[in-house]
Amino acid sequence: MSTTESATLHATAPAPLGGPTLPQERRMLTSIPGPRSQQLLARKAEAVAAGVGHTVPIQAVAAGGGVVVDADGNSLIDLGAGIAVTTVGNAHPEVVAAVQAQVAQFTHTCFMISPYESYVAVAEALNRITPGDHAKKSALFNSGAEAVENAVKIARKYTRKQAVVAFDHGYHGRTNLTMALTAKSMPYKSGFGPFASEVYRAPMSYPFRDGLSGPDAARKAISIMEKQVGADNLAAIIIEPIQGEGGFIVPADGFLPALVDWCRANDVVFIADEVQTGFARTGAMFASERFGIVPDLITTAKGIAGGLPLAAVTGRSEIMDASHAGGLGGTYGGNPIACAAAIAAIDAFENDGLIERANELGAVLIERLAEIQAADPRLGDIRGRGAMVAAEFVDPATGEPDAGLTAAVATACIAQGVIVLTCGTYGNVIRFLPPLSISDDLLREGLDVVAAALSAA
Ligand code: PLZ
Repeated sequence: MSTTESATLHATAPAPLGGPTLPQERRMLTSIPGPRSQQLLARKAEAVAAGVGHTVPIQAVAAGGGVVVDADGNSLIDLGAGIAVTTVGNAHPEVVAAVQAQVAQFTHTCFMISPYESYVAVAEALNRITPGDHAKKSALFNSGAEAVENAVKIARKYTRKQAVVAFDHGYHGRTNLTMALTAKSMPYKSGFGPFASEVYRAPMSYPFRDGLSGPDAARKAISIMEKQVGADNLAAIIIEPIQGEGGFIVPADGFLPALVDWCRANDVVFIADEVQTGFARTGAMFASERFGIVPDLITTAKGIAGGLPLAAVTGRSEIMDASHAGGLGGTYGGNPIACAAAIAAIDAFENDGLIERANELGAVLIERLAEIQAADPRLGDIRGRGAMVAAEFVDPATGEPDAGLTAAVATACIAQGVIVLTCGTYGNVIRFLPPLSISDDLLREGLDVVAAALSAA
């Protein structure tokens, strides 16, 4: 298609404004992808590197509440929130207003050159709302991977040790160090090595598959850390309190507290990667709270700024202050527009009842998935906290992961106008991460579509 043709198409179909006033309905005007979406996907195939994939074959033009609208006028129920990012809702009005005001004032000075207030205000807010009442400091970055990289830098500088332990099924990003921390080879690591050194892996507590109690699973992990790495060499362990990409794996009770205790006793920094679990998602401001742990450092991103790119490392002041001036930073880290958005989003998390809302949505999810499971043993496990819930699909005869079934169900849901995401080391998990602005009715309708897709598969 020529540029003129694409401009004409665009002109004849003005995009609706997004946000919560979009009609909250599933509406299918064409099959997916419709003709306009197909045109964009053809251009994507020509212009965008093949390594950058996509899950939902549409051209998104607006989103808000619990829907994503495409260029063909289809309105899809959003059960993914752009991978746990638009937790406050897409184009949240307060976020939009804050961004509009900031973008007209100044777009960038570089915080390392000319500091501005909103960066400091985000740091103050993070220091206040993250677990623990000890003195804390924060540093801001652009992406989850960058936050993880910096948390490891900070822990190494503080402990003067080098090794880092990550866990089976863990996901921490796509940069070189974070690829090394990430467990799964395809698609995240395969062919992209060599990877950063001094990264070791310990077993995760995975109750559905290992059958171990939390303390037993922790003993196993600690033994590997002691025997294969040695506390004297270990700067930090990094763990997602509930694993995201790895399959929404919720560790058994007692696993995380035992690891924290061992770290405290051995001068090892405990880093909670809350990039996916943070900001009300799990029915607490941070998932660490749900397990009664206080991390030394916590990495955040995704939900922090309502869709603007922002990330942070927050933690004990003495650890955060171990780096020399100039050792941490980056041109864009804590960009003023992203910070303005974060202040608005954090205000919504704290004052709009979103933690309660996550728990309400979680109850709807668990109740409906339990009904589906009662009628269909292929749904092997339902797990999660708050509005971070997953269904793991298996062969009922053997308990073996069923990735084929999972992919078929997810594809059918998308074709029916419900955005669902898969995850898991074995590719056999459908995860539900709705924006907290979705209505119960829309969530229920989405789950009905999932149920029908499963029966048909
Ligand atoms: N830590 C726990 O979940 C990002 C990435 C999906 P970035 N997860 C979604 C994909 O295919 O790239 C994530 C995460 C946890 C770190 C990250 C990395 O965050 O903002 O994507 O760099």
